[in-house]
Amino acid sequence: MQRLFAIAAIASVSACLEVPGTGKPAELAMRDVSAPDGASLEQACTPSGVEMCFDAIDNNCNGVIDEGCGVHTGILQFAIAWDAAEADVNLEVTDAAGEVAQPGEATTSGLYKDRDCPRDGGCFSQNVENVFLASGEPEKGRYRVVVKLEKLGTATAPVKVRLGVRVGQRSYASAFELSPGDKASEKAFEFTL
Ligand SMILES: [Ca+2]
Ligand SMILES: [Ca+2]
Repeated sequence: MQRLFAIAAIASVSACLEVPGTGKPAELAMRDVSAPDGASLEQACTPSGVEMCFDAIDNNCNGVIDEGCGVHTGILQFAIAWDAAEADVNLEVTDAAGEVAQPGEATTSGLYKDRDCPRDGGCFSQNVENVFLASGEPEKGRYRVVVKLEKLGTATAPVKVRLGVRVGQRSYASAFELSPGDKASEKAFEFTL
């Protein structure tokens, strides 16, 4: 009788560092962030449980804002949410080429706007505006994000607004108030990718 000993050298360590959804490591980061007086754009994320819809907050700190809520996301995402349903707050994202993302039409760099509340009609008092990059690589350069109180309507000022920004696998957040008036009605952020 002869025994054969097969030595199987299984030493295949799977060193997969791929970022889900992108197929490669994403090292996108914001640089030279400029925030308006009284607001900041912070990367700090405190996990507060499961993802909540329509709050523009990455509640579970997985780098994606309002996932599973019917809003689109991408490697770039900008979202605002506000509670005063009667107020009209606008999110204007200008890409590195100077184009503003509009509902129904992508910029040349691929930024779409998929919610425009409360005008959309499908908002049901869950007022969110959302801009995202559907595919491809984000264009490098300077981006400008303006959040503007367009109409107060019957809402009471100030209107509390939350802004969430996703860049790669990181999410950033800001919270501030808007009131009617030249300076108080608008917050402008800028950053470089
Ligand atoms: Ca999330
Ligand atoms: Ca959320």
